[in-house]
Amino acid sequence: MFNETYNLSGTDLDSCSICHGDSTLTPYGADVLASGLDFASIENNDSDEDGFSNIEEINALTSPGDPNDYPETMVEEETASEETSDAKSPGFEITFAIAGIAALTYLKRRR
Ligand SMILES: [Ca+2]
Ligand SMILES: [Ca+2]
Repeated sequence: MFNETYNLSGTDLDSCSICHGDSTLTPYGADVLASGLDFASIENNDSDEDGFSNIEEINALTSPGDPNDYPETMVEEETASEETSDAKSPGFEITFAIAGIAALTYLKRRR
């Protein structure tokens, strides 16, 4: 529901459902109201207490007002982006290879 209704193209939190469901106010909606509709001031809050801050959830397209909706695929996304950046900068892998060889050399010398 949140992914369908919230349009990330804008920075305004103009979706209704992230603040209130069918009729009840979500924890995030309550925080928004408590902040005087100052969205930026509660970006670092974790209104629904699922371990992710409101801004993290918005960036991940999950609902900051629903503890059952959180960025559980974040690790996979980070891995994917790292692979993309590796492809753009092969020097990164070479650095790791050199570090690995150095580590092996060090271990051999210890024996
Ligand atoms: Ca949260
Ligand atoms: Ca959430």
